[in-house]
Amino acid sequence: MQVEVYLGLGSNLGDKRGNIQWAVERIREISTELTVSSFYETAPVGVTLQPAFVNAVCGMWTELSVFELLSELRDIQQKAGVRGPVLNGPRALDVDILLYGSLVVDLLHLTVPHPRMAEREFVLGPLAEIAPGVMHPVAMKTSAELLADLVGATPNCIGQV
Ligand code: PH2
Ligand code: MG
Repeated sequence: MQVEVYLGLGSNLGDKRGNIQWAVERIREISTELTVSSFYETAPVGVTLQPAFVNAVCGMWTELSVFELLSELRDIQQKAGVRGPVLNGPRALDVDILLYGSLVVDLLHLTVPHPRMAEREFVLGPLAEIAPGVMHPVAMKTSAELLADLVGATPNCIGQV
């Protein structure tokens, strides 16, 4: 059975756009019907003293279980280069599972939907670009509605790149 999945991609080290494009090609190998958003240059959220990010979202259908998918994504991230020493600091590639169908799980190493996606313009902007009607199974709002809720928050998407 195929499940519709959305992944968030980010890079703020090295060839940022190239890193994301490379990850998209790897993700293409484990998915059918891959859709990729524009690439956005975004100001860092959380640890703000770090380089700007390039962020994108891709949507796909896959036969993989959520655990198989997580393990494939870890593999892809590992191959893209080592993370910096700071948690949530600079990294060549970060790939997060945002949505896995309407699955809701909260485990030690896997929380789906992504726990901070509803607050993050760098996630909701590209997500609403490719899937404005996709539903967040906890908030019970679409990505476009969640993005609209952020109006007035500090804008963090600098623009498409
Ligand atoms: N990822 C983080 C922390 N902060 N900020 C932006 N703009 N983009 C990211 O992908 C990002 C972040 C942790 O994963
Ligand atoms: Mg992340």
